[in-house]
Amino acid sequence: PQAQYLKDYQAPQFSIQHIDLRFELAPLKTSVQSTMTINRTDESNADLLLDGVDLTLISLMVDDKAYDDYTLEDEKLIIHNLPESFILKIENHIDPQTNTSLEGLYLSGGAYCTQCEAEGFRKITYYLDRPDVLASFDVTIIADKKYTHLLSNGNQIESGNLDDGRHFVKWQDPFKKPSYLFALVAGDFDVLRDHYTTQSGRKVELALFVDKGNLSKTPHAMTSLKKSMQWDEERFNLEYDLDIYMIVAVDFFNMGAMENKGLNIFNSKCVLANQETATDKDYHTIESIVGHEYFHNWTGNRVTCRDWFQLSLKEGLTVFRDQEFSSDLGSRALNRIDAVKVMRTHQFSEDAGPMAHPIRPEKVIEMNNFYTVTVYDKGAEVIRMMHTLLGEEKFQQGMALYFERHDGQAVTCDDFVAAMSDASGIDLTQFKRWYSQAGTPKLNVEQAYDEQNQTFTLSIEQFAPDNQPNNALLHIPFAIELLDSDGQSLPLVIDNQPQDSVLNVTEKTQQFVFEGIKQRPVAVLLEDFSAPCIVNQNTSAADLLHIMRFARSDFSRWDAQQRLFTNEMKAAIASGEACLSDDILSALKLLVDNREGDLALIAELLKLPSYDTLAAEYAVIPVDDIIAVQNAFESQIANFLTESLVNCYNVLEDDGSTSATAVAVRALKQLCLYYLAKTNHSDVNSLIRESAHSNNMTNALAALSAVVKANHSLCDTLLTEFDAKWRHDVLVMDKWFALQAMKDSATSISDIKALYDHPSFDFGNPNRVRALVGSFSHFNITQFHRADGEGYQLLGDLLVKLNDINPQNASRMLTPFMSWKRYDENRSAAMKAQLQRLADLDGLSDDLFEKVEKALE
Ligand code: BAL
Ligand code: ZN
Repeated sequence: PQAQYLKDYQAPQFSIQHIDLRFELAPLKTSVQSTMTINRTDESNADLLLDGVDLTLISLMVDDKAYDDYTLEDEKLIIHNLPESFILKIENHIDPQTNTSLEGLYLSGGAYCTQCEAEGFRKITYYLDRPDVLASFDVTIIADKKYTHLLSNGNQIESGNLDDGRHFVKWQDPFKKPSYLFALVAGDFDVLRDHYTTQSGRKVELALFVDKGNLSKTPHAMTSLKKSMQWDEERFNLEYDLDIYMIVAVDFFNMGAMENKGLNIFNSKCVLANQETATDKDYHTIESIVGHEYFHNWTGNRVTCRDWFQLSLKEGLTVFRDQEFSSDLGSRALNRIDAVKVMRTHQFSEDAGPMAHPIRPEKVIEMNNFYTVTVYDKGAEVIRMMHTLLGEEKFQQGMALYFERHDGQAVTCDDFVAAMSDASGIDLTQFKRWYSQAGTPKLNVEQAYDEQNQTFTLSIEQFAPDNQPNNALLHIPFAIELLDSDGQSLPLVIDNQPQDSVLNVTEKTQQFVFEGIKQRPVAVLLEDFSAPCIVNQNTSAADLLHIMRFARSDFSRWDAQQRLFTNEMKAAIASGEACLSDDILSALKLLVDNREGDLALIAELLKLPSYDTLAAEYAVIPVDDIIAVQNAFESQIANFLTESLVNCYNVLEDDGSTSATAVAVRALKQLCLYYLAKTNHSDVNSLIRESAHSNNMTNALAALSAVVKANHSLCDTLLTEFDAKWRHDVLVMDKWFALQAMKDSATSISDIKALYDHPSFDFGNPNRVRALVGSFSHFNITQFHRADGEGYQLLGDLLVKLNDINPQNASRMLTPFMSWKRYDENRSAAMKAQLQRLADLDGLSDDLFEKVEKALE
């Protein structure tokens, strides 16, 4: 496979102004006729190199005449000796039915649908399949009438019946767009229709298409869409631009959703929800993904990427926007906690491993491998840091300038930063290194209090990441708070001047001397995770407890709790003695008994750090020790707090609604149940049964996860009941597959293999595969990392199979093997053997090749 390099970027030598596409849909042989208006962009007499994969060329005409001066290669159609400007007509055939890669045009669950990002359009027809070629699209879809809805981007301009019994619809998209934003859907759907009136008074039609029978699961997504449209007007002054906005939900989809212009295609699990089938977390995810895709209309579609190395231009920015949307509508602290968990576990681990790449990568073999937590989530952190440095007002001025300069263009991350810098007058030259450097920077922070001079000094030193020793110094916005012994926030004064809480760390070592500090303060460092860094600090347990109680930032209170627990767990692993201190247990008891403030935050404050969080602390991960200490601490907490937990569970009233209050009540009750399942309290079984039989999926699933995690005697009974109740609903069954996969049992491996034959399981469906095997490899730590290597063998077998069915999904599922070097000798050898097995595979896909090769380097 050929790598592509950012440094080799060249502007296209041809532009395509317009493309007229005509599809005649048929499962095994769909005809695609394309008519393109093309111009040369330079004086050269270059050949036209069109991308095309898995296509059968039928005919080619230039200016209405048959043309044979071309060369057809495996993935390119090279047309020679073309004039200055011309009309190119191509007909080709494709086979949607056997397309299991879920890229290009494919038939899924009885409907045709497309996925073109990043490079899927070339599986539909020959084209300049790159994001900097922007054309207007007219699309005619012809199909059997059983496909009642024929959809594409833009506005419907014509429809009718054909003499042969088929029907057609013609769509026109007035906005020029790159091919990756093209979409086509044909199927027989139920439709939820609504409308939205924009701030300027335009009425926009809204339509949500779902499989027949699913209408009752659509209102939440529709409400989320209307909230997104309103929020983008209010916070970013951005209004929707077409007359219609459509969302289609399909069962077979590699990603969560896709922002095709005017016609979003969603994985059904990111759309469908009602209280019986979806958890509160699902509701939250749906709202945020509906928002994310909607926000792309400006950040991605109106202004798009020049090349795929710039993916974070649209993804980092749009994740930042969806995070802000969720935070403005819900709890800012909880959203921040969720985002930081993703960073500290998945992103830091990617950044420290063989797939480490800057948010703007420089070398790519398979672009689908770069839809990563680095490009998305670290990308969003980089935008957030700019927001922190500029403040909301100047940031919005930067956004306005970005759109003023670049609406309708395909641009770079540099163009974005230039708009931010020009609009604000803030120099972002050093800051821009965040775009080109991989790895997680480390900060050492030393604290010194001088009683005599009443000064407090923070000395901050920045280090390049271990795996990127040559990284240059970064501009790091480092936010702090100083607390006095009463928990009051102290004013920050440096050189007699009031100082902002955000310190600009730009040098190797810097000292910040705060004046007028009358007693040793407690410092809250990297408040709100103001930069994606690792901070080495020696904060005492007493200070962490003080921060947990008093920090103004709820995020930082949680952060202190995580640090405290992490320290305790590490100490327990080092000493071999797992015993939580009475101070900590009492602090937890106070939280449960007093229940002051946001109950959902209290639930978070009661959870131990995850396995991944602990694993991140070690060069060689002590798998068994982490699990042992986690279990021991959870039992101690459960036993110490039993009465408080039962009381809390019984006192809290769940009104069953979707209000923020009800969601928070359920979050805390779930947490109580989780711990209680680990005790022998006499009421536990009835509480678990009651929750498991609830009509509210949040409660039902809470009970099931509690029994699975506790290996409780009710586990098998409840799982069997759940299967019987929900077998008709594949999305709910995904929850069941995930629970099965997380059961820590000696028979886990054979149980999972047996589930491959379950009527609801399907290797071709990414949701099913991720639910079962993804949950196993990520969350069933004990069984996945079995000493006999059977867990790794299971994943290896799956990857070999998926390599042929769906390479994109295979590549995602490979992730747990990427950190093979961080395990003990036996485990790492067994994981490496699976990677080697893949490397030796005939017909290894580019997707797997790139990651396997890097992992084995
Ligand atoms: N563009 C791919 C799906 C998403 O990030 O919205
Ligand atoms: Zn996106």
